[in-house]
Formats: sequence, C-alpha cells, structure tokens
Amino acid sequence: MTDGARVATLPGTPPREAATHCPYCALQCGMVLRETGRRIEVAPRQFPTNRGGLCQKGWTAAELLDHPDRLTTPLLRDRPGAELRPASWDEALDRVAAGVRAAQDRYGRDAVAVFGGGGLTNEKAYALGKFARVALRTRHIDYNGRWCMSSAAAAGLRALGVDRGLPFPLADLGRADTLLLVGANPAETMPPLLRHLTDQRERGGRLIVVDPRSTATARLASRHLQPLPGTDLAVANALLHIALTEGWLDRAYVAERTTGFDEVRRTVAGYWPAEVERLSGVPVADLEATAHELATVDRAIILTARGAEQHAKGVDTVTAFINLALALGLPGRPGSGYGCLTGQGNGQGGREHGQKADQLPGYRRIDDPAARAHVAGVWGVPVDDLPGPGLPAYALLDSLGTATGPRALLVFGSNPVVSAPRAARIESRLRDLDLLVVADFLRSETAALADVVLPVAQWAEEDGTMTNLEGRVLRRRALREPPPGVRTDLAVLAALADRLQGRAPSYREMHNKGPLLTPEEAFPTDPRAVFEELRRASAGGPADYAGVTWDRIDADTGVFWPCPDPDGPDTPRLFADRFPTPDGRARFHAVRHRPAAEPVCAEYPLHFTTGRVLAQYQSGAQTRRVAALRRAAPGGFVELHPDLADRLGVADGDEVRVVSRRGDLRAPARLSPAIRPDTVFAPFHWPGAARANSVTNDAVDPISGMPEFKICAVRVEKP
Ligand SMILES: Nc1nc2c(c(=O)[nH]1)N[C@H]1C(S)=C(S)[C@@H](COP(=O)(O)OP(=O)(O)OC[C@H]3O[C@@H](n4cnc5c(=O)[nH]c(N)nc54)[C@H](O)[C@@H]3O)O[C@H]1N2
Ligand SMILES: Nc1nc2c(c(=O)[nH]1)N[C@H]1C(S)=C(S)[C@@H](COP(=O)(O)OP(=O)(O)OC[C@H]3O[C@@H](n4cnc5c(=O)[nH]c(N)nc54)[C@H](O)[C@@H]3O)O[C@H]1N2
Ligand code: SF4
Ligand SMILES: [Mo]
Repeated sequence: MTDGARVATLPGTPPREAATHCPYCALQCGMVLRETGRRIEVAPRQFPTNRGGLCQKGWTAAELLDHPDRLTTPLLRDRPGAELRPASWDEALDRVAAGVRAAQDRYGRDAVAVFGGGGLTNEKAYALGKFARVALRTRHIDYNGRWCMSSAAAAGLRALGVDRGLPFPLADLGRADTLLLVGANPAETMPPLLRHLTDQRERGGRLIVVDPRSTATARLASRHLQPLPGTDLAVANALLHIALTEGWLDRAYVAERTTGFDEVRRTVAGYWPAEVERLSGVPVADLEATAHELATVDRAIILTARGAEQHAKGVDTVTAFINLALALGLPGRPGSGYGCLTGQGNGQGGREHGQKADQLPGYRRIDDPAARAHVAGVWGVPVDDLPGPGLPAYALLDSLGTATGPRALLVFGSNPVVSAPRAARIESRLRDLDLLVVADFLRSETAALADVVLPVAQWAEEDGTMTNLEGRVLRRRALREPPPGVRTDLAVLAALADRLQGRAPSYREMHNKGPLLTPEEAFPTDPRAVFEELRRASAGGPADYAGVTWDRIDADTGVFWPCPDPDGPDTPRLFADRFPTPDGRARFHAVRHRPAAEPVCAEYPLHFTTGRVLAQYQSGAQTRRVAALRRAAPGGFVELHPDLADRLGVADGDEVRVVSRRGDLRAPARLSPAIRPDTVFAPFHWPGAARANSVTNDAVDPISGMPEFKICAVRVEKP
C-alpha cells in the first residue's frame, strides 16, 4: 500500500503540492497541501491512521501560514518593562549569546536551561538536545512531553522494558473484541481514530469507556464507567481481583512470559469490588461486567490516555492497567495488548532523541556510561564533557530565576504560561529570569514575556520526520520556503552555536584531539543531514532508527522503530516472542490506590478536572487564531452538573468562579448532566481569566514528574 506520498514537492512558482501530515496531534493524519496563487488548500489523504479523514483543526491548519499574526522579524526588549520591538537577526542572536555568556560566566553552565516541545520534528528535538549538551553544556533541558507522556512512558519502561505508545498499528483496534479506553476522549482529541472504532463495532466488538464525564466518546460506548477522578488505579485492581476470583487469568502466559505476579495477586486480593464501588462510584455490576468482557474474549485491548495518567500517581495507575493486561495474557497477542494514546504530533519521537532531562538519543539513559560513550563518539566530544541528568519540567520551571536555578531559558515549541500547572507561579518565575528567549512563529503568551523572540518556520515550510502514536516514523514535507525574515529552528540553533563557540571548549579541543568539528558540522541546517546523524546516534539504543531512511519512509507508509538495519524489517508489532527486558519477561509491579494529592474539604468541596475540546489545540496559541475554530470554541467554560448548579444558584451561561488554594478562573457555566455532580471540568486552552491552570495543582508523580492536571480541590462561586 502506498500513502500517496509521491505527490511531488515542486519548489519554485505555484501551483505547488506536498503530501504531508497535519501539524497538530499524534494521529498525524495524512494530508495534501496545494498552493494555487495565494490560496493554500488542504485535502485529506489516505494514511493508515486517518484513512482519509481529518478533523476541523487539520482542515484549517494552513490558515496560520499567511496569518497576519505571523512573526516575520525578531523581537527584542531593551530593558525590563519596555515593549518588544522589531530587531535584526544579528542584533537578536547577539543579545541571546551575550545573555547566555553573562549567566554562565557568573553562575556556571547550568545557569542556562532549554525547554522543548513534543511538536518538534525528530531532527529538531535531536538538535535541541545536542545543542543543550554540546553548545551550552548545561544539564538543564526538558520539554512539555513531561506534561503529557511521562507517566505512561515510565510505566511502560518498568513493566514492558520499552516505551512505545502503541506497540501495534492503530488498525489493530478494529480487530479487538473488547476495547477498554481509560481517560481518553478521542471523539474530540483524535476524531479520525473513530473510523477504527467503527470497524471494531461493525465486527461486533465492545467498547468500554472510563471517564468521569459522559463524553462524545463515552456516548459511543457499549458501557460507560463514570468514576470519581483519580480512582482508576483502584478500578484496575478491582478488575484484576474479579478476573482472579473467576479464574480468568492466562496462567501459562503469566508463568512463561512474566515475573512478579505473586505480589500483585496478594495486593489485588484486597480490592473488593464493593469497596472499590464506594471509593470510585463505579457499581460492582459494571466492574464485574467489564472484567468479564475483557477476560473472556479472544482479543482485548486496554488503552490509557491523559485522564488516567495526569495524576500524582499516574505511573502506578498505568502500571495497574498493564498488570491487568499481562494477567489476561494480552501483550504480544494479535489484536490484543496494552497501549497509551500519545498526544502531540511528535510526542513519541520527541521523547526518544534527547530533549528529556535524563535522556540521550535512541532512548538512551544519560547516566549510562555505555550510552554516554556512544553518543559522545557520534558528537565528537569528550565523554566527560557531556552533562548529567537535569530536572524534570515542573521542577525546572519552578526553579527559574531562584537563587539556585537557571537565570536564562530558551523555549522551543511550548507555551507554559498557559499550559504549565499552577501557571501563575510559573509565569512569575519566567518574569524573574535575566533572559527569556522564545522561538515561535506566533506571539504566544510565553513569547509575550520574552526578552528575545525568534521567528521560526512553520510545518509546511520545512522537511523532517515525525514519529506518530504508533511508533511509525513518517515524513513531513515542505510545501514552500519560509517567508522572508523567518528562519528554521535548525538554522537558529546553528547560528547560536556559532556565536557560542567560545563557550564550548569541546570545539576547540577537537582541533587538537581529533576530528575537527566546526559549528556548521556539529549543527547542520539541512534536516536530512541531521537525520543521518540521528540514525547513528540512535543505533543500538532502545529506539533504534539506524535502518530508517527518508527514502524508505517515502517508499511506504512510514517505518516502525526499532529498525536497526536498512535492509532488514521494521517492527510494527512488539512483544510477539519476548519483552525487551534483560530476561525477556514483562514485570508485574504491585501498586496500591492512594488519594489525590489534594483531598476535598469543607472549604474546597468539589473535584476539579481539566482536558480538551475538539476545536482548540493545547495552549491555543495556534488554534485560537483560526477564525473557524474560534467560532466553534470561542472561550473557556466550566462544565457542571445541573444539580450542583441548582445548589449554587447558577444558571446556564452565568459567569462562575472556580477557586483553589492556588488561584481562580472565571468563565461561563455550562450545565450538563454528563458530568458527575461532585466534579467540575474546564478545558485548558485559554489564557487570562479563563486559564484553567491558574487553578490546577503542581503536585507531581514521584517517578515521572507528571503534574496532577486531572484533579484538585475547588469551590465554585458566583463572582
Ligand atoms: N482537540 C484537541 N485534540 C488534541 C489535543 C488538544 O489540545 N485538542 N491535544 C493532543 C494532546 S497533546 C494530547 S496529550 C491528547 C489528549 O487526549 P485525551 O487524553 O483524550 O484528552 P483529555 O481531554 O486531556 O482527557 C481525556 C478525558 O479524561 C477525562 N478524565 C479527567 N479526569 C479523569 C480521571 O481521573 N480518570 C479518567 N478515567 N478520566 C479522566 C476527561 O473527562 C477527558 O474526557 O489530545 C491530543 N489531541
Ligand atoms: N490543565 C491542563 N493543562 C495541561 C494539560 C491538561 O490536560 N490540563 N495537558 C498538558 C499536555 S498533555 C500538553 S502536551 C501540554 C501542551 O502545552 P504547550 O506545551 O503549551 O503546547 P502548545 O500549545 O502546542 O505550544 C506550542 C507552542 O510552540 C509553537 N510551535 C509549534 N510548532 C513549533 C516548532 O516547530 N518550533 C517552534 N519553535 N515553535 C513551535 C506554537 O506556536 C505554540 O506557541 O499542555 C499540558 N497542560
Ligand atoms: S486528528 Fe489530529 S492529526 Fe488528525 S487532523 Fe485532527 S489534529 Fe490533525
Ligand atoms: Mo499532550
């Protein structure tokens, strides 16, 4: 099957066409861009994930290319309090280099930090990690994937030995007899994915959705469990308890392919369904039916997303669902298994190539001596020059501008003023910096605080690769050149590395010690050259891209990692014979329910949870600027049950205030019987008064550093 990718990119005058993928979420829907005169048309394209579908965000994605808000010149703030003003690239880059130098001279190398994003291509994520470690030589780099994938990643690593969101192609969903979706709302967050769910239903499959709200996805389900937020772990343990009692385990699988089950057996023995009903509100009958429907069919798939994961116990919650999947013998069986739905466009590749605090390319650990030696070899730097692990995202942002934290921050591909937990505090940390640099193509709320804003290219203006939610590496293809005055992220990194040359003795040392590395060689601006280096850097690592080439991707519908050999196969399905652990077995971990970090109380009696709506993406920096999307979802709102609204004397559309210990948000009430009466929900796409993250809790998971976006204690009042 071909993906129609060979529609050529024709540089030069219009009409031009490029077969590429949507810039937004991890589904990476296939699309064709056509430029005729001044218009750019978007048309869906057959690709295995979207099968010809697009959501409203994809249809309108090209509108930002020629948007009046587009940044086309660097911006500079002369002194604190002054307005941002246009500046030349030389002036802007000199200012960044001088600020980096000043901070590092005074406070040491770790005084400069980098914050990346899961929307960056593999090439850019790789270059950013290398830039931090080689050009800045700081240990401080982390990225917004910490808000997103880190709990599922950590659980997958410890239980299955690898973190690849879906260990099988998405099309496998259509073959499952039972599909359990925990804390996922793909009807709004990945609409074309529903085509696979339709397949599944038409084949007679069952869909069970676990969500405190009756979402558009839950309404498609044959069964909807509506737990109190933060109780999924207990629900998973109860399901395993029932499966054990009923004798539904796959004993041979547990014996041959796993370790550690006895401890789990003892732990879940205490999760009596009646007690879990009291804790979660999910009726025993539903727990029993769910266990039955999962355990007594041929093929079952369990998927988690942010609803289950964005908690201070997210790693343990995902582990509980992996335990259930292992006990039922699902992972590695056709049409069966456990997976997580990765969120951002390159959420998967973005966590493999080194923009994570503890990581080097190829999903190597930065504290592993062999990994360090390999990557230092590829980079041509002495191994001792490579810094060690830095801080995870929240701890990093919360340390900015403090006595011991970094004094300068470079942001590529994130808008933490809107998206970070406890955002008012993070906003004030950003204001305390000596230097904030933001590379973006729009004046995001974070860019608006910056001392230097660098205007960069958009997705349709550069080539590269993305790795989608299936672990499939695919090609982003340029339609046209960036507008005048705009540079690519790779070109920005190269220019900065050049100016910082004196900061990185490695370059100088290389003149004496071996292969000469000029900044141009170390930081190529051609994405294909970066990818060639990434292949070498990842070779032999868990996420091995050595056998992936752009040509190979172009010739087919992408390439699944690991793919160590250019002439060998790729890996659409993992775990068929063994798990990538030292003994080849998956590992059970006994996990116990614990309450949310912030329990409700008399003063803050309600549970607050957050999430997404179809027409807005993330911090909204991009989608709030698209007219059709703004019409569809013009502003924030607070979803609450009519019974609760009655008690509060609130009518539909009234402005309400949601107050937590950290701050408040104001937005119109949206009454809906679809939500639990003890819980209120707000989407997080808006800044200002409606900012949901003014309210959220900054408690984090002790293993992953994932913040507890999905539950805190609030009260709702009329302002
Ligand atoms: N339209 C749109 N699509 C997107 C994005 C976007 O911003 N907008 N972002 C992309 C990204 S980066 C991501 S990570 C994905 C996220 O995709 P999803 O995980 O599907 O999105 P969310 O809305 O964050 O959360 C899903 C559901 O979790 C529920 N939930 C809240 N608390 C709990 C809980 O304690 N337990 C359970 N079981 N459920 C709970 C919410 O009610 C919500 O319906 O979407 C991607 N796609
Ligand atoms: N309350 C609450 N908060 C949440 C969540 C939640 O569910 N609830 N979800 C969390 C999750 S899962 C995520 S992923 C985060 C995401 O939140 P953010 O990290 O803020 O993500 P975006 O809004 O996508 O910000 C990306 C920014 O980078 C710019 N950009 C896009 N592409 C590029 C590029 O290639 N190069 C450069 N230099 N810039 C680029 C965009 O214009 C935009 O300003 O939000 C998290 N915050
Ligand atoms: S589902 Fe995701 S990738 Fe597909 S069109 Fe919508 S935003 Fe783009
Ligand atoms: Mo995300």
